[in-house]
Amino acid sequence: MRTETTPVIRLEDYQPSPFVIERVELDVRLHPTTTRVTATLALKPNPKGRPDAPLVLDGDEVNLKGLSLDGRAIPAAEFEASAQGLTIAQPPRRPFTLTIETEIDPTANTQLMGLYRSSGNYCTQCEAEGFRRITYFLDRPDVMAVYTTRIEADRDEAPVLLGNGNPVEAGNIAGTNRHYAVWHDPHPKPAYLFALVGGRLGKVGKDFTTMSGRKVKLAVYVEPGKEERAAYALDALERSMRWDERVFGREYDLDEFNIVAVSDFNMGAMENKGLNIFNDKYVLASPETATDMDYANIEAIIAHEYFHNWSGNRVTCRDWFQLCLKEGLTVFRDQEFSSDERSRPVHRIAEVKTLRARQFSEDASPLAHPVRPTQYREINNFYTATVYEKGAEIVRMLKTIIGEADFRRGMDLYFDRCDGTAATVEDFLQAFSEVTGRDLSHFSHWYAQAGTPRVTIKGTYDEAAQTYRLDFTQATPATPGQPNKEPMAIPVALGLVAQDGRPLATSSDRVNAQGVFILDKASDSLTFTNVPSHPVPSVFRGFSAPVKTSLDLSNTELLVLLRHDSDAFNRWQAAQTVAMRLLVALSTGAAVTDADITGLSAALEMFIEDDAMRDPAFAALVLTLPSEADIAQEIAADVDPDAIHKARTELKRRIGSANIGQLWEFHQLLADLGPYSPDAASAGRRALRNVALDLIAGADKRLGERLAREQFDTAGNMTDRLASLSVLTTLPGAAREGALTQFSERYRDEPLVLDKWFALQATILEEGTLERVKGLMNHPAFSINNPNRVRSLVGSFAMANQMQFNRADGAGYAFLAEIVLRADELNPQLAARLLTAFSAWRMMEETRRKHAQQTLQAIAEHPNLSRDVSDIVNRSLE
Ligand code: 0A1
Ligand code: ZN
Repeated sequence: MRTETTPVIRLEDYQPSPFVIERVELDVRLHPTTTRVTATLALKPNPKGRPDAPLVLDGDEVNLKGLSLDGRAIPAAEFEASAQGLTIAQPPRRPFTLTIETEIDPTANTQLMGLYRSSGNYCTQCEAEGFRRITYFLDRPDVMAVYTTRIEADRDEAPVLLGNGNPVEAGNIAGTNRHYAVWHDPHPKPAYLFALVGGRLGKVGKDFTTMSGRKVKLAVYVEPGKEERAAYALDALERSMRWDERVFGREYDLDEFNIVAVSDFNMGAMENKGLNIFNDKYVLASPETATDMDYANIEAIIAHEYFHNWSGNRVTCRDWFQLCLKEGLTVFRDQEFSSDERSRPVHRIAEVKTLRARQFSEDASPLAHPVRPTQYREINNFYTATVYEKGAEIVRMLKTIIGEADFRRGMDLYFDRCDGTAATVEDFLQAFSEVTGRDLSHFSHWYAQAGTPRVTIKGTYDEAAQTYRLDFTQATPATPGQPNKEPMAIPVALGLVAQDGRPLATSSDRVNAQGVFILDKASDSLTFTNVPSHPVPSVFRGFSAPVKTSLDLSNTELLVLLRHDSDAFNRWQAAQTVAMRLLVALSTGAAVTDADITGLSAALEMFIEDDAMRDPAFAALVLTLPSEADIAQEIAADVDPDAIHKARTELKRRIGSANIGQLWEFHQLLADLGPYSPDAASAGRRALRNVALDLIAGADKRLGERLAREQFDTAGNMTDRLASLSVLTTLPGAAREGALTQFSERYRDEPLVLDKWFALQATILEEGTLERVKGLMNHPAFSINNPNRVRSLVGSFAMANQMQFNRADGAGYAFLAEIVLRADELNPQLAARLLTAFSAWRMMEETRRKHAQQTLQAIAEHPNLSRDVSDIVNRSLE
């Protein structure tokens, strides 16, 4: 819908629906351009709703073809229908049946919301408000109904017909080339969890027996011929189901669980009841086409969508303000799963890197909002890192504060009590309050207050008294609509390490048995007793809270932590902090001595010699410098991306040169010998090997190019091939261009692999990249209609190439604006997401800032913006 002023929806205005829908019968006759939908709705007044209210059904671009009440056509004077809604002013105040016939055009649906076509197949996407694009409905998550769906289609066009729930019946329609299938889902659900699929699809499947002995058929459907590439997803599904039984006691509840991969999808995947629909990027994997990172993402997203079956589907959200109730909790659950399946500390570091890159930056931008927002204009714009990732951190903090056993008891109570209902954040916290007897009202500020708190810590050692005192203060910056903040309840996991590296067995009555101190005032302090020598504090172990920290430790002290801390996260963090200090100083022209740099590179040298091979995945993370965007975020004002790029290149060169012999040895030693396996240990070895290659190339271009070219030619898997190509892209010249061409020829029929090729080129840190990206928009494999292609090429340029997107001449901004406006005509969600690349504009130096502001203003003034884009552009300018 495109309107000048879209209304603001507010949490405080929530009202129960005046009507409920108990049962839905859908008859969908699939046709490429004129699909007919007959919806039979069993409605009744809601005792909790307004008794005299009209019946207002939501609609979006649907064509009404028939309307009857209890079997009788409703006279035209008694209802009002438009493409946006259907109102019956005087509906019966008793149970009644409404039959609605609509016609829709799935081929014309480029928004990819509602019923649409992808590679000729029919599929649906109904979250958040897509069901209203199929039929008129009470399209809100607190209206939960039992659905029966009959799907009819051409046998040739759509031999496979899938719906929610269990299959009931299927057959041919005599005398025609059409067939049908009927699905029944016994679990009441909101419309956003509805799905159907019709198409030509191949499948892999297996049987699963649940913990109580129920048999379930699992299947993953993909483009015919790609079945082998679905094996890993199917395996991840089985492991997820087992894990949820073991760790959360949650069992699956239907006879079938189906996953369908489609190549046109706005997000990662969707948890429709019993019928998850996936972006094929998160299903398809083979050693030749997918990287270690792809395998890890597939595992995580398969798990995420499966876990929604309880956290989201069995217990759903009362309204869209409660989105974090399902998303934050489900991200927490998938992160725990990945940590159990892989390496917990390595996974934790990866989570925090993403959180800082995506959520901290959002929280510091004009788009900052609370984990539970209190208002929105377009809900699609709130599927954010804040709702998802910070939402998961809140659940994790809750677990840290109340402990593992009470956390599980609280989760059990929440699931059992709220099963079959549409719940709120209050219902969630109530379960934990009850099992612990704790008042969690202060803790709940985490849901309401936007912005990343900053915790400042000062340590004081008293040798005579053998005590060590830590003084804490906390402050949360102002964010849109929230000028003043209350102190938060922040769990600080901490310990002390002696300067020579020994852990100190210390005590403080403010620290609990798990080593956690709760900072819940603006300032507080705690004192450790029996501290024999001046210690180094290790705070926020495991990143126990999503905060920024200022700590008065010297580089030398931090490097003690890198070497000796028992907490792996803080070992990594210590090296990052030291590197960040140097990078900020180098970027801003502050004094950096040679000794400062050799201090870090010597510590890394020691780390490489003593530790790196013990845990290669961890070592790869320690040896990776903060990204250019991380550095910008740390500087936070008057940012000069060119200076940052120069600084990072220089520090990388210094670290590489100082360790080149050892890095070269890693590169040789860690070469894959046996067949490819995506397991975490093998992936870790490849990661270290490829980080080594990158550092070598940063220090010695000729050696780097030679090794990268060799690796490119001999690689036995996509991880190594892509990593070597990525290194080659940092080295301008014929070798790079030759390798890029070879790569695109080799994978000419593999769109998902070409996405990697688009992304690599879009992130080249050179002047010519914008022209290159513009040229690639005309590549035959590129299409502005396909979200994966657009995100790989344009999204990577805007979001992962800070230096070239933020060109001083504003050409990067102008390019993005042009694409956003083009995409907005087709797919507003995609356009709005691209536009969020501007969110850091205010922290740029003046020339860039002015260009960005002018570009945003021009977008804002453009006629006919979608609600999605107008919401983002207006908030960005506020
Ligand atoms: N609930 C899904 C995310 C999702 C949201 C909106 C969509 O519409 C295009 C699609 C998917 C999840 O958390 O995985
Ligand atoms: Zn989700």
